[in-house]
Amino acid sequence: VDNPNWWRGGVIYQIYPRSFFDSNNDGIGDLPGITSKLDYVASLGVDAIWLSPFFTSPMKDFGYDVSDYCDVDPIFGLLSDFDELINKAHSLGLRVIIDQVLNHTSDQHPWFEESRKSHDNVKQDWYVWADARPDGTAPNNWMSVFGGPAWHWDSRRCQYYLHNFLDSQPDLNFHNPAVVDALMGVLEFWLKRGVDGFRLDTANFFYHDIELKNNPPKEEILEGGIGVRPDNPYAFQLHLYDKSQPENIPFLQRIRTLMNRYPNTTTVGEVGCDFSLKTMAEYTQGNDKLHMCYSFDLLTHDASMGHVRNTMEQIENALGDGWPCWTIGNHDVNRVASRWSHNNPNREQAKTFMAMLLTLRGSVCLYQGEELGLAEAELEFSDLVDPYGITFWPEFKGRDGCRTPIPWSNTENGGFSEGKPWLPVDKTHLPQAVTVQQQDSHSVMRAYADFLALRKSHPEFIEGSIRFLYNDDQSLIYLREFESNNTLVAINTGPDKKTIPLDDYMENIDNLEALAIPESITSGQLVEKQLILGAYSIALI
Ligand code: TEU
Ligand code: CA
Repeated sequence: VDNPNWWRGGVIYQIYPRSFFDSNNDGIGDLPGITSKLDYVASLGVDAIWLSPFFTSPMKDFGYDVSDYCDVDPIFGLLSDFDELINKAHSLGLRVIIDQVLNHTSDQHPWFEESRKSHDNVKQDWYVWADARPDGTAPNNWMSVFGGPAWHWDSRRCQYYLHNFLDSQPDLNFHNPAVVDALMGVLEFWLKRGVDGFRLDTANFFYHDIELKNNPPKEEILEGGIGVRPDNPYAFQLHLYDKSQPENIPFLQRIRTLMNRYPNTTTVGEVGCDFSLKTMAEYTQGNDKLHMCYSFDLLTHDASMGHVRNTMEQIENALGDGWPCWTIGNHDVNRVASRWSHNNPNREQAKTFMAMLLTLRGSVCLYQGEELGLAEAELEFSDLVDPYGITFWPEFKGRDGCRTPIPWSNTENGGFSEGKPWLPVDKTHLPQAVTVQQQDSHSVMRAYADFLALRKSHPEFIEGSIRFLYNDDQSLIYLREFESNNTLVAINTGPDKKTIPLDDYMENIDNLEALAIPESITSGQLVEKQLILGAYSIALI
């Protein structure tokens, strides 16, 4: 459908292909599996799907290590399966956004295999190569997100190469125009195949400082508050050299110019590990770079409504005409039902997180299984496959617990596969299977679908401004205002009943009336001028 602005306020459902549905019973989810379940996704009422990588890959980082950008990994199917997936999605009114991992390739990508051969091959400068310091140590103090130095010694070239993630994910050298041209060609390949947009992995990592200057000492970075606090002037005096470089801006502009040639397409950049709110604003302002970005600010363990309010007020201050996207769960962090409940998940609470997410200002990414209220899967060390988790166990258990297969039915392997799933299906997820929740008018899934429908009929949730009136640790009240459509949103994410005298926070409350809340969600009440929010309830007024 022709609507160039569909992404503004759009809701994107993230699919992690390995764990969605396995069509050929090899234990790994695949593209035909996804296609066969798109009716379900469409029934939720989302606008688009985002597919995590399905490209040819040695799977060291489960697809975020690409060895051929323009083909489908045989585990997931064929290019023709992708074409079928797009057709089916479009016929259901779902747009298709695909992940593009441009910052780095797999070390088994032919570009890297060529590059590491010698100092004078045609691709010698396609990656970030640097000599050791005189004492043999790495060129500078940059650190990998996955632990340890960001440099790996290559015994063939007798040089170090840069990897911001695994050492099997060498960073491409964006300072080389041939690299950038090649990547633009990749984007165009998929645009021509009919995709509606890209989720750009690690969008702030593309460029590094060409002189390889050291980052400020770690203590200073931590004190500056990476990822938060655009109001902290100290943070903004700090300059990082391994990411978020000024050269990134013209590259993002070039991407936008390409996207503009393909009507109704969009981009959502992932911005992490820096002062992300500032970067989000920078990358989306002016209508000439990315359409939207999401940060990790709501992917932290801080579930306090003060944190949510701070984050929103800071981005509103910084954003200008930019556009944010919010997410409370993805394939990199503990599932929100566990993360924000101190590991004590509860379905009524999960609904309140959802209601908040869907009424904040911005677009939204939902993560598969979030709509089922799934908890983080409890895994044994021997179950782990994520190298990030294997490295840091037991302090950090890695990302496998949020990547276990979707329970479709309350049967063996949750009906995900007849083979042995690549990660075990969590037994505690089975009673929350899709078919179970479809029968239950109070399920988390019903609440998601009901609320998504409600969001659609309220333009203020999409176009409106946002103004915060009240918060304590577990509850939050804000106004969304658009022309004559004004709605006050009150959310209690905690177990304690709250009675809030609305007239302390608002004028002209005499004629207020509460809107009906879908039956699947506990409703608060407006009694005289008091807002009464029982445990895990919401009110729209
Ligand atoms: O994530 C980038 C990123 O910043 C994450 O590494 C994040 O900090 C970490 O996972 C927190 O748990 C993207 C992808 O989402 C991730 O799956 C990839 O592993 C990574 O890029 C490398 O491509
Ligand atoms: Ca399969």
